[in-house]
Amino acid sequence: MLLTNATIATLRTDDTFGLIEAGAVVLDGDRISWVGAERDLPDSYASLPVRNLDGRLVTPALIDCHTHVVFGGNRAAEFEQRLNGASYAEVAKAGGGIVSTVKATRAADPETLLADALTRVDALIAEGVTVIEVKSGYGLDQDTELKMLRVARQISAKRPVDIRTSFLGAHAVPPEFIGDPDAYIDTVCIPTLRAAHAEGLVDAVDGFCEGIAFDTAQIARIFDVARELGLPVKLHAEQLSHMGGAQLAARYGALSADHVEYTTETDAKFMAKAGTVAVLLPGAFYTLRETQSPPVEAFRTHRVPMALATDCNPGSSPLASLLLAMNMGCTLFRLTPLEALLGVTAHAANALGMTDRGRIAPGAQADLCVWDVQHPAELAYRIGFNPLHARIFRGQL
Ligand code: DI6
Ligand code: FE
Repeated sequence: MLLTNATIATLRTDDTFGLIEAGAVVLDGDRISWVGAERDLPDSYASLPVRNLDGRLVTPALIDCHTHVVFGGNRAAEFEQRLNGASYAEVAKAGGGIVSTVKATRAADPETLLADALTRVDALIAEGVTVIEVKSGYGLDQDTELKMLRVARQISAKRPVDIRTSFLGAHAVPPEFIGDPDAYIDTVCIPTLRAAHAEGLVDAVDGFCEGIAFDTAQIARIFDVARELGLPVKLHAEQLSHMGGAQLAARYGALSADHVEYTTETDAKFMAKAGTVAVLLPGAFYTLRETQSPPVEAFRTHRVPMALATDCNPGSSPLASLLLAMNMGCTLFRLTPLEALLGVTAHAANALGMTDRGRIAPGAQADLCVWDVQHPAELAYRIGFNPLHARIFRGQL
């Protein structure tokens, strides 16, 4: 297929949108084989079936690199509690929070979990998303963690989207292990990771390094097992306090450190050296009314790639719009529209270790969005507005 008469934001480098006016893209099966100005199109492509885009904007398709879209129930009641003055950590300590979703997820059958997840997945796809990372972590026992990961894998059989799974057994201490997180890690979390890996259900290993979850020593034990299994790691780090998670992640060569509001400039240097992406999650920052912003300027100075994601989950970020996450990234964290677009394309791909996505270049997977806008800055600018004209996944419209 040959796309013509397009304005193309190639994102070829991190410094500009890489705009091509009156551009053309050649798709060969599921790959991009050529991109450039139409007048430079080699004659050999001229006979392909053409789709004239009438000047519309083409970008790489969007990638949501941090979600928890598989879960049971919802937490509207906790939303009310927080509006009445309880903090996120207080709700968690009182047995609500993540643990209440754990109860609902354990009780749910896989069909219901899948059907509920698909409503959120469909909202993301409708905005041009072609890759979704999905975490476990609402089971916290072997059966339910495996159930969640199997449901996550099934999503790509039901919808035209690529799924990347992360094992998040170290998300919270389950009720049956309160007061003994180490026993949970040794007797449940690590054996479950091994079982999930043996079943081919794990693309990466994640954890929640926080006062209300696990400390760096506990996370390190899980990361050691990930390393032994040859799995990449990522980490929920420095969301509510500074625990040392970002440096721990960097020490393990993590794909990403996520949230990172309390990350320091020193942490940023370690992340830069390790190639660890900073995944910013403005939906959680907004929902929890946090006031400490991630150190965007330090990430820029030390060239830490910044990604943006929804963190779609029932507690801290009930958000299924990556376009809104882009807008929030700009308004709340002062990202530029270019940084926001890189954050949901090229840098999101880096955060998942996917080297063939996120930029428009020969050899990349043919995942593209066609937008009814004139300039890429418009994607982050409007609120509650979806200008997607078409989504191309693996070369298919
Ligand atoms: N940080 C988050 O933002 C989500 N998990 C995490 O470790 C929140 C999960 C929840 O509140 O259900
Ligand atoms: Fe999260």
